[in-house]
Amino acid sequence: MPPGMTRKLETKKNGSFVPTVVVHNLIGGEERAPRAGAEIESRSACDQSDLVGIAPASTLEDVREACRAAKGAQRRWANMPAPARGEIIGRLGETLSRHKETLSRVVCREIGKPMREARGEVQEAIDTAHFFQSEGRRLYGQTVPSEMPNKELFTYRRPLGVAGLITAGNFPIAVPSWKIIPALLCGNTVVWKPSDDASTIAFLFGRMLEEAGVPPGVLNIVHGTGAVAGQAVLTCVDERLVDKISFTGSTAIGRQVGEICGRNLQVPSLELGGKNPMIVLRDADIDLAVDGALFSGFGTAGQRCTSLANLILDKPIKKAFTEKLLARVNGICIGNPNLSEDVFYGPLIAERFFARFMEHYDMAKKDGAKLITKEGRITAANKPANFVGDPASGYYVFPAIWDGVRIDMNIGQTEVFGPTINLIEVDGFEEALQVANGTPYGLSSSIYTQSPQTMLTFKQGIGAGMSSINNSTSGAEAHLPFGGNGWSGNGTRESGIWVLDAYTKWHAVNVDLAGKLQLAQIDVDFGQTREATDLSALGG
Ligand code: UN1
Repeated sequence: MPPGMTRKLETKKNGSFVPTVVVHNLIGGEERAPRAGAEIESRSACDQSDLVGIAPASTLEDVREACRAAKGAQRRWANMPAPARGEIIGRLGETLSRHKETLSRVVCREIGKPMREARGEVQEAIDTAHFFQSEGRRLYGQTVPSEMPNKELFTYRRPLGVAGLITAGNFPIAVPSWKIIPALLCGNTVVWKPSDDASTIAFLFGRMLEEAGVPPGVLNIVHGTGAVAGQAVLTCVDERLVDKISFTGSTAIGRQVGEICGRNLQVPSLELGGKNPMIVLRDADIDLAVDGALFSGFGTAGQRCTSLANLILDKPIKKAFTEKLLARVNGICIGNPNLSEDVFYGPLIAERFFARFMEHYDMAKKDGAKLITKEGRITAANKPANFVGDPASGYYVFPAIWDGVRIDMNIGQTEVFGPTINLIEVDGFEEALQVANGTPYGLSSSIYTQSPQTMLTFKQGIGAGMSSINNSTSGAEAHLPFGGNGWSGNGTRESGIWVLDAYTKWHAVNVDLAGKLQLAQIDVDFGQTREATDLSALGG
């Protein structure tokens, strides 16, 4: 079966045909099956009986081949003028716009994100393409004055070489676009290992890049698991086939990536976990803050790295706020977002996320926290009245709100990927800020207050890489620096002009037209000194 074609399998629903995409690797401009021939099924997170795609389970040999193709294509690509590379990125933006609705549908079907959010995600990739199209006409270096005559100094941004990109399944098109687009624009070639939870959307995104005119070998995609194909990309760092890693995923794997890159004297870009705080103070617009907490905590079923974890509530408003939030949470529509646009959140993306989510109940209970919502998996016998679809067809869970949490509890410190938040009571802003900074993470953060002075003190005191004032912890725009501190990353940033530093190295060049050897610091004429001023009359 040729790649990208659809085939009829067991995916028939109500008698209608649901296509399954045959996903192939992209290596050296060719769509290929893996050498070993093994396959990974990508089933819809919403409905396990729906086979969205069948993808190659790539091995080290496949990944090496992709890296060699990328190495082979790099020089030529780097020699293409940056504005011309930018035009290709611009065409990618147009291609994505043209297919926005279909791509959003596939995101919704494959990983279970509601259509509203899936459209937002595709838009984020379009925004990124539009931003970097014109960056191809900047990609500025500097002219620097020399300390000697007839000599000029310049700086240039140079590509790093082959960029190995490893991405997660929760943002299967937006986050890869944050990496692939600037990496290519800067003149690097790419080997991308997408999440095996989202092979189909990755394959289609690859097709869009090919359609936009990315030459053979410049973008290579190797599908497979993190344990085999992802590790293989890291092995290729040791084998000097990869010059840069950008990784989005867990803090635990991020540490491994950091070690491997470190011993090869490379600086990886690491976008890792979070335990994101939101503060609601007594002077806040409570309804606005409830809206923000609802989306931050439960939008995307809590599966964003920017999702809310610790909701820090000022004592005087805690009771009223909690009641309002609880009423809203109990009213949201959960279920299969392919069946209804009303669905607020869908399933957990994969079984392993579900297994880890289920472990958090015991942790929180041992800590002494109190669950004020329903617990665990949604089933046919125990489901919200407005649930959409069949709960048994995916990993659907109840939203969880834990009361009585203190920041030093395990549940206050440990990242849990899923729809769960902790309520932590504080007395006033100072304590709230201390609690907000009380985890080893530092990705996103938010505060609700009307006081400009408090806004300023919060901005200056918070340890996170990203902060919202009177808005949700999630929803960063595509042209602001995205990234975190502490266990949330290594200080590198994605997006906007800041990501250029991740995919380029500075090259310093001096051009000497003096016609004789001029030595810096040594042959420098700083002019004559005058005779020293006589200060003796002043008693000196
Ligand atoms: C992620 O969860 O890895 O700010 C990325 C946000 C989105 C991106 C999240 N724009 O929530």
